[in-house]
Amino acid sequence: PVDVVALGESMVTFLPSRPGRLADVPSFERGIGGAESNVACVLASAGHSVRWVGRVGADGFGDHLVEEIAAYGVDTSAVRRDPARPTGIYFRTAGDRATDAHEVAYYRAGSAASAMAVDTVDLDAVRAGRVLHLSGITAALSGDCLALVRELTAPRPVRPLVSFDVNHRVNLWNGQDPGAVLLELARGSDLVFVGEDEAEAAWGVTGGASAIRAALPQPRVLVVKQGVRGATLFEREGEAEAGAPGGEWATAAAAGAPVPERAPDDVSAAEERARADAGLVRDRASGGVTTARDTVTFVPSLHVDVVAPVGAGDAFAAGFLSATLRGLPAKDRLRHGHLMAAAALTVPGDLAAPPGREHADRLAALDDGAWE
Ligand code: KDG
Repeated sequence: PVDVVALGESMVTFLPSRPGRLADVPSFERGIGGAESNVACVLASAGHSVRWVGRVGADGFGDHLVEEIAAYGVDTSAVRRDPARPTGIYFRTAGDRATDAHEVAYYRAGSAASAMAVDTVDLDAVRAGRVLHLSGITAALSGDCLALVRELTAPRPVRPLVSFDVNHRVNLWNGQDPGAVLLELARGSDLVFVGEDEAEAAWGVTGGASAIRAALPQPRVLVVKQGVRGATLFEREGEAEAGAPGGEWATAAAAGAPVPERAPDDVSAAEERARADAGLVRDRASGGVTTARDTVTFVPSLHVDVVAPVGAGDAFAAGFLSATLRGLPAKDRLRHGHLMAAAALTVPGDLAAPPGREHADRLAALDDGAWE
């Protein structure tokens, strides 16, 4: 099977030729975007076998997307072309560096991708990977798309590891409150990525990573992204074998996937703080930090000069998934996430040239100090 299948809408992106309001920018440069295909492209660049499943128009923008994504080495054979609906596009402004206040103008209502549905995508192709990566964006596109994501996150005796990036996009929900839907989908997934800011916006959860875990105890793996500070991984052990969603994961684990492992003294001050916040107890015997259910690991972000944050979350997810598929321990999975995110943060568009595997391995092997 392929390592990862990512399903979602990809769009042609128009990046501004200069800073300023959308009303004032005179010209734009074409790029490609779409959260899930971004994840697919970064993973393919890192050497994984990856399929992107989507739906685009039978138009030039659709041709461009499929060609570009395929050029990253992503399998696009399950992408459907829709003669009746256009490919989605969007424009963005460069935004203010300090506040990241930027304008985004989507032209995707009624797009080909919004016609993705349980009976218009090849479900066998979607479920053929070790990991299926989805995001909350798809749930916002149409009733059919929401039903599709519900179907893919529903419990099944055997299914791929379902990875879900909450990707809360306020202006896709037409004033509706997406909180309940995003929570339901996250709870049905095995591995969830969510930003602290997103958890507050979508669910009103404040109080940091541990409060988010308390609201979202179901996924076996939860990654809380804490912006420039870092990311915290909560990992529950030993339940996949019990037939919980993610039963497949037990097979992956047996095939060399992650086993949390840390030296007893390998604990950063920030991690200690997060732990104290959460009232967690350090389990000296295992060298991990455990609650009744979780091992908790924090890794600070890399500090880079940010050009544009777009695509960084996707790159983070791809780095984390790549390291997971390679069976790396908790800390290295977070480090690979930060490393890929750093690459995306330093370019204007969604996709950077990701660091090669050798470079990634070298950086991931550095001491914690290098990451502060
Ligand atoms: O994560 C980057 C995406 O947000 C961007 O490519 C556009 O998929 C997109 C969306 O729906 O916002």
